[in-house]
Amino acid sequence: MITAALPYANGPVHIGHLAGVYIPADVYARFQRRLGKDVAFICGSDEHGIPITIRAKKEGVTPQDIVDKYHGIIKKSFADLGISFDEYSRTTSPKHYETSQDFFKVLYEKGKFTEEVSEQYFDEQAGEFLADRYIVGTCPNCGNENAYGDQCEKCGSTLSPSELINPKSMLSGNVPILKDTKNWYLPLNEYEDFLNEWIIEGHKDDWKPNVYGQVKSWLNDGLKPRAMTRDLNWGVPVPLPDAEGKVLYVWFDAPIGYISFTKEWAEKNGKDWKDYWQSEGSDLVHFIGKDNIVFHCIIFPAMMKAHGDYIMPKNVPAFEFLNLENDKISTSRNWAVWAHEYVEDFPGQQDVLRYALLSSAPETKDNNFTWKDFQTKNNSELVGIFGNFINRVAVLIHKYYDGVVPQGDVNSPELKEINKAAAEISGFLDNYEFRNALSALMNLARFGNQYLQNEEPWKTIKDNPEKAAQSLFVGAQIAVGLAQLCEPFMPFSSEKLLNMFNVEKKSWSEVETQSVLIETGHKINESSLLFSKIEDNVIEAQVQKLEDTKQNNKKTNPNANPMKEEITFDDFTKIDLRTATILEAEKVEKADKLLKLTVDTGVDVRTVVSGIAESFTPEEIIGKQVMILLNLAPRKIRGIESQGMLLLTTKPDGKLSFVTPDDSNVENGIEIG
Ligand code: B3M
Ligand code: ZN
Repeated sequence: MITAALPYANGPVHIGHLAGVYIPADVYARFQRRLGKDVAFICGSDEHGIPITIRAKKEGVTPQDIVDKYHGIIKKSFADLGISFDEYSRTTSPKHYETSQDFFKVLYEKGKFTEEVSEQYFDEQAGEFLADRYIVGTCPNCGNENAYGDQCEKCGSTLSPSELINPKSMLSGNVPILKDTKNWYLPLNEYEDFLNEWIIEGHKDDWKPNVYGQVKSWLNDGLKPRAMTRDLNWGVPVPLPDAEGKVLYVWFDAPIGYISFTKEWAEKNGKDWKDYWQSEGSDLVHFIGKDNIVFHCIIFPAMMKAHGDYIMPKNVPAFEFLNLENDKISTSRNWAVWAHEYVEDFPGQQDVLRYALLSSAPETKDNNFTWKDFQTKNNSELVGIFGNFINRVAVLIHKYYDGVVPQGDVNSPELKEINKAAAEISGFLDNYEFRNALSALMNLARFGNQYLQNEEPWKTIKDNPEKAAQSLFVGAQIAVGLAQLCEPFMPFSSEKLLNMFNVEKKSWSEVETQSVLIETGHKINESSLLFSKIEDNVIEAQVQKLEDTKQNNKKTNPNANPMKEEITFDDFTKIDLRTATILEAEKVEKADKLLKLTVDTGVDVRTVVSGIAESFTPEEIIGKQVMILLNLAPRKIRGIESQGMLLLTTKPDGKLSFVTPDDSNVENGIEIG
């Protein structure tokens, strides 16, 4: 039972998610399948929680709109990148509502919750309790006036809403009041002994130090009861009669998603979900990012323990974070390489990203992704070593032997290198050491490359054809070994390679023990190019994209266009701007957008044709004082001469609005400047 953290459906996934959770999880799942294990690799979108409602508010749509949009994008990019989930579902599915509500009811009926009444901020106008994120105010630490109730993004301090100076509701802008509310708590403190024994004593040696250390420090600090329900209107409703307007805490419902989605998968595939979640013969492994450790190592296990029927995770390999070009990846700042954009920009090159991200996976400490690095990894390693070796083997076998694997010694010592690589990779993956596993794979390619270089079959073919045959027999074994062993890491290339050598995928143990992976006399197929060089201009375009983002992030309004070319004061004084009043307005026949206006400019009374008919009716603007560009050269519009131009701006809804003096006591014809 392998799970990967459920991505919030409030934005697309980026390389940080991929490197820190999904690609390693996929490698692991693929590897376990090759070991012949019965694998369920389960994930789905996390569609509840505050990040979703915030995003919806920002975009002016409903939370359901948001999750529908991003669930689709996320699901597709995982599929495009070859993440081999057995099920990718979503927490708004009916099965998940049922499963998470049932889980809650079991705990409730067993008396595992405590009921507590607490004071929460409430927006009287909106009639809603406010999540911490929905309260803004002044940070007590740095004075930032836009700090959130849970965090100040300026100084990074963690806050609680009561610490904010001048708290305001983001819903109405009003000052929220404190109001009593009842919620159901899981007394985590009662699980301390169990957690200590299971993790601190039981997994000291096999869990990653970063995970173990975090759990230990939580336990040292002592656990407190934690609310498993919230006063919110987006989420799974609390299945109790007196819980109107309350939903399950998102961190209560989300991990249960793993179970719900396993049920969905099992139903479709004639399996029993309990074999994976409630059987001692099953191993449960959670792949997550480091910010999710407490939820997967403390809260969810406590929930499962309280329930009573579930197995505990065997391991929770959590990854650190990946930075991008030495800066923290951020969805809100758009500082990311987005999975769906990569797939579009680099068609057919999914394995390059998988390879690059795995080789700098943030396993034990934060790591950095740069486009330059990405290019080097492709050009020097994938093209220069891996691809080069395979290509030479395939091309030479076609050239000298008509595509038929030549005669060679099945006891050649070099063949052991393949078995050795298989065993090494296996050992590393058992230990969740993905970078080392990938190095072991590349070392086999390096070995093959070096071997061919030393053997020089393109020379020996002339005076020692037997030796050339032997070299290419061994070369073919190594190439097929690579084809077999690269599958967990680079599944697309593996498939191409297996086709190229016309062989079937073998189990891992076969590759680990058999000396011959492709027989003498075996006919191979046409060779195709595996990897191709990535040119500088392609990399520069990606770097430029990030540069543009940087520029954009400086704007206080992301919609604002960049400044136009600078002008001099003399340029400015050429412009004759005046106050004026609209005397008459009428529609221009057969022109939906145009109004014909008669305007008193103080200097004269003139006609102006203006493209404002979609924003104003003629009646509402008669008598309005406006500003006019007086000395604009006249121009015929629909047969009417327009003499000047009125100053307008655009509102967020797209409607136009007049630029007017902010005082009505201004005469017509007064200069502006
Ligand atoms: N949705 C949080 C995150 O993306 C999250 C994980 C849920 S796993 C059950 O960090
Ligand atoms: Zn602050």
